Amino acid sequence: MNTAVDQAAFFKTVEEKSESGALRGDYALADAQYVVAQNWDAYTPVQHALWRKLYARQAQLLPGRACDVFIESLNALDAADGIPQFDRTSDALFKATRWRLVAVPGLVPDQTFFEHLANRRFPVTVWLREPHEFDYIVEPDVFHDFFGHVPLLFNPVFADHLQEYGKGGLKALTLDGLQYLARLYWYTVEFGLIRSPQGLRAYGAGILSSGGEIEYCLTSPHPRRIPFDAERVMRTLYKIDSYQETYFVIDSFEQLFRDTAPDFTPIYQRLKTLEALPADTLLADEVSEGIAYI
Ligand code: HBI
Ligand code: FE
Repeated sequence: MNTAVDQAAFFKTVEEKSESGALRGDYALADAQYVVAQNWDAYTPVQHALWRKLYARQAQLLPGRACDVFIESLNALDAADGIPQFDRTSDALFKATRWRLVAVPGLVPDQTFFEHLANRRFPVTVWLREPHEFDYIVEPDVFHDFFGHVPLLFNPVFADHLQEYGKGGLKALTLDGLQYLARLYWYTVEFGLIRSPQGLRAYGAGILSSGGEIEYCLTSPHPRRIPFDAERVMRTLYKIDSYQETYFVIDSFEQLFRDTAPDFTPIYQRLKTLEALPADTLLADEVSEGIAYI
């Protein structure tokens, strides 16, 4: 994924890529749902040390930048000392919101991904990046998936939203609406911002697992920061290999749940007749939020 292609197009070819070996992970032992064993004993001391280094660097960036729910949930995970054992986290997660983690070799086909989410199973990649990929990695690894995505699964409203998103994804596949839902996921679950009494905060996993974007998304004067609107988000292209040009801001996870609950079929039909908007668009009636002072 070195060119700014539409991520959904990349995922469409996951089957071919996984068979051809173009993807990082080992798909040979994956079952029909692309699930593998985590093989936690196979991680080396060097890998656990790299996890600790990634975790320490990222955790000290969170105060004043990540939303409180993320920080509180992450701390409760007690995952600083080494690559976590997914089954242990699943036991705690299931008690909290009835979600479980499933170990996967990496990116899985859209249909599979949505089926997991629709059944409150979050796919977590088993392999860890190499030391030279400390600051940037092309495909999601265990640090992105676990550190970035797992904490918010402990929030009941966000957990319910993600299951509805999975159900919506399965429906979107039958309506040729995948590209619109991929944008929705990208601009919320991966790169979303949320308002807080102390100012804008990040809740997107792509931001929260990134050493640089967590600062940029809140304080750079360059990107646009505009209020979340589902149709606007689903119409907006995104970049997969650079910081975002636009961030969408929600007031609460309740708003995200509420605004994405309607049947999107009419929106898909309307969007099919409209040009997609470039990632750096600011429409005439839109005002970008000021930057967040930390
Ligand atoms: N697979 N493991 C994994 N993780 C993802 O985030 C993911 C995926 N497959 C498809 C996919 N995301 C996209 O289709 C969504 O972003 C819409
Ligand atoms: Fe992700």
